[in-house]
Amino acid sequence: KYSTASAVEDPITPSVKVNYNQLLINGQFVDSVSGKTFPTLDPRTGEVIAEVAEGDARDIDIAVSAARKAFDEGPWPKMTAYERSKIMLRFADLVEKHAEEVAALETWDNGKTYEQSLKIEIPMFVRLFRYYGGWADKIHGLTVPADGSYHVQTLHEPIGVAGQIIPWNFPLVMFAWKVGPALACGNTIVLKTAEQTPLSALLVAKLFHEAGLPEGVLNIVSGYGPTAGAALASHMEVDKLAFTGSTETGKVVLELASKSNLKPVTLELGGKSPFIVCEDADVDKAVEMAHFALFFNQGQCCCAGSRTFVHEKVHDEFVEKARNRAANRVVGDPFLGGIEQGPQVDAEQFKKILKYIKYGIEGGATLEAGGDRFGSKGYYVQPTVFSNVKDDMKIAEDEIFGPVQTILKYKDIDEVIRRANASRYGLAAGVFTQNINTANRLTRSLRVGSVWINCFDVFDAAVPFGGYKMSGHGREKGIYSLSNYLQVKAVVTPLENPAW
Ligand code: TXE
Repeated sequence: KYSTASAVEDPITPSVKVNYNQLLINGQFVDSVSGKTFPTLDPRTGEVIAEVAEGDARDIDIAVSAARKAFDEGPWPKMTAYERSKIMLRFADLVEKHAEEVAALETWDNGKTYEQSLKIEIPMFVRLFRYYGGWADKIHGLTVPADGSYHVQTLHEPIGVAGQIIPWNFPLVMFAWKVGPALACGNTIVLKTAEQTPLSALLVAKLFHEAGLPEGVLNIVSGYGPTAGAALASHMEVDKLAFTGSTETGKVVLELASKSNLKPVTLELGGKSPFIVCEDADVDKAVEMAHFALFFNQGQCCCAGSRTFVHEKVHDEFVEKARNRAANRVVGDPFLGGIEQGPQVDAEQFKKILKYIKYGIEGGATLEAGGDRFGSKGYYVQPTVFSNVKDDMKIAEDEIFGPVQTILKYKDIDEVIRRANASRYGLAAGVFTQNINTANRLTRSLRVGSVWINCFDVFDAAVPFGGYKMSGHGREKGIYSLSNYLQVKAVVTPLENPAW
């Protein structure tokens, strides 16, 4: 159990160096106007990795002017779509070439395992840019058969300057989901990274310029939410806002956007996704999938399967196996091979998770595994499992965003549909059954943006992702994301000779 505690006490020194810690504006690395910096910390120890330039409203202003100029004067939106596509594909190749460096930086800043950064997230990132690089020269409008003698066409035009605010749980993947479609459509961008994880975006944005991206097209501002983030959301020259983060902050940015210039907003927010294990499920497989659905990425996933509903027939066997699986999860230094779980991203998240574990115990749930910090250094949390969880407990209602599995028992399908839907969130759901009718019934009844049947967290570039209810507005990835970054212009011309 937890056999790698010694590795936590004595962390490995990463081989990578931090080469870029300034803001990237108009193709140049620059200090912030205030000259201020903030520290980004190693979640394994809480020690400073690097000081990073701290952007605020003034830097956002400069970055937006650069993006505006690059949009209004080109060349990006005026370039042939084929040229844009080639730059995006060259960028994907470059990131692949530098995969080890990028992955190490991501792990150092975030705490996710190096294996995950290198083998899951870099390939996902590269695939996203190849997917949207492929779209760039396939975006076009329609000719419309209108009444009367008119020639009617639609032009699909880029929307302009996109403001993008991303979180810390998947710094690279969130970069790709936002930047890929926006650039494919010919927009220019100001992206604000999360203050916990500013490093990998600066490195890949540098590579993007090496791949031929013109200056001003992609500007990266590191900094805090209420200063840099709020300035971006309320900027009058930003034409579109895309945000991923908490539901609370989502409400704030939506208000800032509406009170300024009414820019359209896409939001990808929190979740409390049900993972439903049906009575006919293969229990061993269900335990493993439910474990993955919750514990992947230290439980820091917006779509984490964080309410594990288990049918009463298989419940006791499931609980015993889920407890053993969690107790055997390998926690340790994320740079080591064979590690399943690294530290949480920062002290704030670490404390929040321990607070929720306390709520679980005090609220009367049964603690089956874990329940405390792991080791004495950094932000590691023991893989934790609660059974006997009731719907109205805080641990069943709120997003914990950590390695805490909550198991709830149910009797029949109508009941589980009602309880699964009784949440303010509606991001995703997992369904584990061998019965096609049960799968179909659940799929159509659950008010969520993604349903994974006998699988979980399948994030293909072509498959849309987003939430119902307070999990957000709009969809990212796939063809659906393109419409977030396009304006449709209707052009009507009278026909001289109606017979034509
Ligand atoms: O989120 P915030 P935090 C959830 C998760 C987590 C909780 C808090 O439950 O425990 O949110 O995390 C920027 N104007 N998720 O505090 O504040 C901020 O700088 C403009 C779920 O990190 O939403 C960062 O870049 N921007 C989520 C981004 O918003 C502001 C992923 C996200 O931070 C701002 C992360 C403001 N006033 C957390 N305030 C998911 N959906 O995956 C902050 N920001």
